[in-house]
Amino acid sequence: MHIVSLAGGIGGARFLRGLRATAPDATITVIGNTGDDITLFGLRVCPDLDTVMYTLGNGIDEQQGWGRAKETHVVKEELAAYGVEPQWFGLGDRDFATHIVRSQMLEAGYPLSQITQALCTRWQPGVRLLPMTDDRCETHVVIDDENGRRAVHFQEWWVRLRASVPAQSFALVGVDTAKPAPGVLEAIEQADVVILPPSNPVVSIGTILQVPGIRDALLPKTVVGVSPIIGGAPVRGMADACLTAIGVETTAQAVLELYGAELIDGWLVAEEDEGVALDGVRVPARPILMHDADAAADIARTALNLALELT
Ligand code: GDP
Ligand code: FO1
Ligand code: CA
Ligand code: CA
Repeated sequence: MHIVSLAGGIGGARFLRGLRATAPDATITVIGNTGDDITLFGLRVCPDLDTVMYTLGNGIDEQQGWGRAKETHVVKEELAAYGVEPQWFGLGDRDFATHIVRSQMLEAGYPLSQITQALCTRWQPGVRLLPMTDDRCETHVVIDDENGRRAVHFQEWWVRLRASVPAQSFALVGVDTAKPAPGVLEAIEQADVVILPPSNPVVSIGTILQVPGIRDALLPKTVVGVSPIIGGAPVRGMADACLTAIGVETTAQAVLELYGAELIDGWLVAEEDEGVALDGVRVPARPILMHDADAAADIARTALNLALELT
């Protein structure tokens, strides 16, 4: 069986760990969000790809959900001692090594997809991890503050501002000319089912769906999604601030409508969201809180069984 999954960072990674556990014999191809990527201190950082890679490779800081376990921050302190900006992004020493390898390979001319594969040789995530695109394609956020209207990088809005300044809009810079990374469209074509983990519907899944060709390739497939919104709130993070910015309510119903019945065949919601409905979509209400790895596996099994039923 071949499963394709689109993934952001923490929500996607934890779900994928469950999917891998529940379908150990399946081939799982993960199409990762690279809209969060940023260049800092001359190094290319890919937070969502790394979160998936470290989580599935047992190298993640489990408490935080991103970054490396047993991390130290000597380099960050030394950079700060030089007064080098930005100081609001917490890169750890172990994590720095990943960005050094990636940046060195980019400089040598390798595409991000091949670099990601090389990094995964160490981490053995047990899935094929592909960036959505090899092209530079970054989410920027239009905000109004004391400096007037301006666009900041997604990470500046998310990490430095903690999404406290309302986003007027999101701009995925570079998306018009971005091409799906090698293997992405082929994997979708060959997929038996497609599963959307409970990732951010705007700046994770929404971003991947904007890469020309990806959404269209998904339409003929059986696609089952897990709602990232339970009882009118994100389970963690600030997805509500992202949804508000694009004029979508923070409900499981509104996120389903955002994706649309054209794309979605099945939509798993929490038991308290029973009653969510859209013509042509099966919407079972089940426990969808990933409080541990076993719970994530149960949720993934429910999603996968629904997808197989609908195929
Ligand atoms: P990020 O890139 O690190 O922000 O992670 P993702 O985009 O992959 O996932 C973030 C989304 O996951 C948030 O909108 C959360 O509401 C959702 N999420 C996190 N944990 C859970 C969970 O246990 N269950 C469900 N249903 N959603 C979750
Ligand atoms: N998130 C934070 O809230 N603060 C940080 O300092 C931070 C550093 C960081 C470093 C590497 C990495 O892979 C992820 C990091 N994250 C940090 C998480 C990440 O920026 C965001 O959660 C996602 O990009 C939003 O989806
Ligand atoms: Ca992300
Ligand atoms: Ca379909």
